Amino acid sequence: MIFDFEMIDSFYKQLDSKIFEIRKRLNHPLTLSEKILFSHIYYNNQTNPVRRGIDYVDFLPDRVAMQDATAQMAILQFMMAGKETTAVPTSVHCDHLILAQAGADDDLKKAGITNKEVYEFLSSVCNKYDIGFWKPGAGIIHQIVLENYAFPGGMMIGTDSHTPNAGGLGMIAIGVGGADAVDVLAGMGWELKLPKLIGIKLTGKLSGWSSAKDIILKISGLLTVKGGTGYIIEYFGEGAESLSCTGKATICNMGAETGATCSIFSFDKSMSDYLIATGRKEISDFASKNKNHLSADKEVYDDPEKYYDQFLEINLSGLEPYINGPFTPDLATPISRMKEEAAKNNWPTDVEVGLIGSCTNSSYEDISRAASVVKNAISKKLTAKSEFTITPGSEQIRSITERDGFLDLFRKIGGEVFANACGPCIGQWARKESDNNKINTIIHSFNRNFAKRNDANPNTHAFVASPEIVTAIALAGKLTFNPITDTLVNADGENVKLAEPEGLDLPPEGFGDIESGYQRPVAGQKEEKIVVDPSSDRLQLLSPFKEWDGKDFLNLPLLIKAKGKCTTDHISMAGFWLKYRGHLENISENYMIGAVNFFNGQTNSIFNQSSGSYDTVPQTARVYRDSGSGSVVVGEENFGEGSSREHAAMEPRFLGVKVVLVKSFARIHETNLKKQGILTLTFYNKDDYQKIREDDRIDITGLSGFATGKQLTVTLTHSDGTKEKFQANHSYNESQIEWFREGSALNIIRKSNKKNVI
Ligand code: MIC
Ligand code: SF4
Repeated sequence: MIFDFEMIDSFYKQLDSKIFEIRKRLNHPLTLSEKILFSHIYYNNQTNPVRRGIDYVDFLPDRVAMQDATAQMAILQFMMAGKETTAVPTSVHCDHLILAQAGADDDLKKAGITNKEVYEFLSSVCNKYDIGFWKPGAGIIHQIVLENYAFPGGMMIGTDSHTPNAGGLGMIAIGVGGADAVDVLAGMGWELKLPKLIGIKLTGKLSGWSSAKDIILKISGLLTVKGGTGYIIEYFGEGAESLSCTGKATICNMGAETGATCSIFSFDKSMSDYLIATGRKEISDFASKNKNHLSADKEVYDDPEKYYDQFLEINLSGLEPYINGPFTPDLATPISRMKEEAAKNNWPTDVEVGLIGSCTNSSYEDISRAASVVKNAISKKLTAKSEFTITPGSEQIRSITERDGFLDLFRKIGGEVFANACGPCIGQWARKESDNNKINTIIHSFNRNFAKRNDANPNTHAFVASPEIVTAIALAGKLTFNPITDTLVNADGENVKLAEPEGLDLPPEGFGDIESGYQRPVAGQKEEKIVVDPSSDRLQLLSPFKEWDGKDFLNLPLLIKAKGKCTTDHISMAGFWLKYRGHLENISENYMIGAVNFFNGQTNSIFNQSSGSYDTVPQTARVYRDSGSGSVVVGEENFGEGSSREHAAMEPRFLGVKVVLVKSFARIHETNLKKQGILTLTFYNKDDYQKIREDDRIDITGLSGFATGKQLTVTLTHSDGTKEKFQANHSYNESQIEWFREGSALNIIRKSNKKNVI
């Protein structure tokens, strides 16, 4: 069956006339992103013309997807909005809360028990609000979306930063926080600063050990973790057409690691083949009929520098496999240079575990290529030197890779198959290693590798590579092994070389039962009252945040001045803490516990101005909140990089943080903070970061005249009585200033509905 067929049918029926209007309006050759964005614009309040990178625009996405770790908070907020049903087709996916420990069957059973309350809550709200529910074990959100929901030319948002995965099927798919999702679920326009565009032309063709993953690993190195911020990356060229649909999805998925709003490919044969293989021939036919609307205009491709804000060209024919890391996904090393780089940086080169799969790289193509490496290794009497794990992206993929014998091949080298879930990618991994400080190396085919992410050990050096390279390195047990040039010694003591991987884009025997694990919303549940046990430690109903009192912020103590990289994993850790994602009070106990205090280089140890001693971040924040003052958080570049989790914004709000002042923000995190009513400021002069002292009191003035484009003033009062004053920028538009004034964006929706259902 095709989900939401009527919506998709009507979308394609209107596309021609919409594109006609857009041409009239913009009056220049169109990029693919412009065609899709402008065909989803919420015209009611749009001024003409709109400028990329400057104007905020309201959009009407076609659908919303949420995963269980973010859906809880999103739905708890939606319940406060007073709506009876969701305005667009929506799905919820149970993928983040399953601990990888003893293999798929046992782990799933255990998850069903430990997360029972949360799963039951999500399942019943899904019935009440007419939302499709994907049960635990069905698969990871992005893989399920690609297999079932994505369609070329569509637009969706998802409460997960890797939502752009659906760009592999030609969709503008953007990761957002839960409060943004609530806007769309409530039928309001969803606001985004009109992204700028990076055009990337792919020429040539991949061969040998190189794969789609290596394209995005290289691009992450070129753009860095902030280079894509505020941009959509649009791929084209004969190299793009030569990639499989799932390979394209890998590239779009990991575009999130450059900070990009999303990434996209134009509709081509690979997408059509994938749609047909996954039972969606009608959609392939609709898209084929609209093919010219599902790519950029010829003029754009002929003169890309004129139409894209930035332009890059990459030749796939000469592309080497890459290994990125440790600790950041943009530290890109071509495999031929790894020996040198590892020695230079003192990276531990014995690899303890190789992990393949995840939402990024568990397509049939990925698994079949990795399996071909194993098959070849077995035939050459090689065994794996590292532990090896496989996390399939969906039950669909698991069942066909089992059927076609690939999982058995992995088992022959000691591979362990985990549940179809996020597992080790998000710290849901009971690693068989007791020393949680041991300096060690792992390599995986996931997308991010921030410190402590996979196993909570700050000394785990996690590297990212393609599944086939991860497999080769797990066989060798050495990070410095290069299968293109190096040999391995087999059981007979001979030197043998691994053959190049081989695989298939699509399963020759076809996909299986496409809907396994899906729960269709049960009709007639609208009246059902959702009950949350007040004594639960997993779920807690929300109370609205207070509106701004109209006064400047005066005499606020500094809570923490974070040093260096401060991702959402540092702000609100995952792993163990995922279990509190539906309970704001409990999860707030992890606020900033991973961030490094500038003044003592330690984590979760900050100066408490009230007691004069060092304390934890959540405890100190609570003291400042309860004393009525609130506090200020200071940070450096790309603050809040990584996840879409709005807990990283709700926790500080709950703990009384009033201002977050940084050198620069990551897009999703900045919006999340604004939506929860926290004042987000950036240093006008980045060197002013140095002026902030541990025991400072901070004033933010000018708030009564808070207006778009107008700076606010920061005054520091140091403990020696001296003062320093400087200007701070903000990126609020008029409607966002209302979110601040009202205490949160949700308060505005609540008021407009004039009723509160909980
Ligand atoms: C991630 O990859 O970091 C996550 C876990 O999927 C997050 C979502 C979350 O924190 O729940 C993301 O990417 O948005
Ligand atoms: Fe899950 Fe990891 Fe993908 Fe995030 S990146 S959705 S944690 S598999």
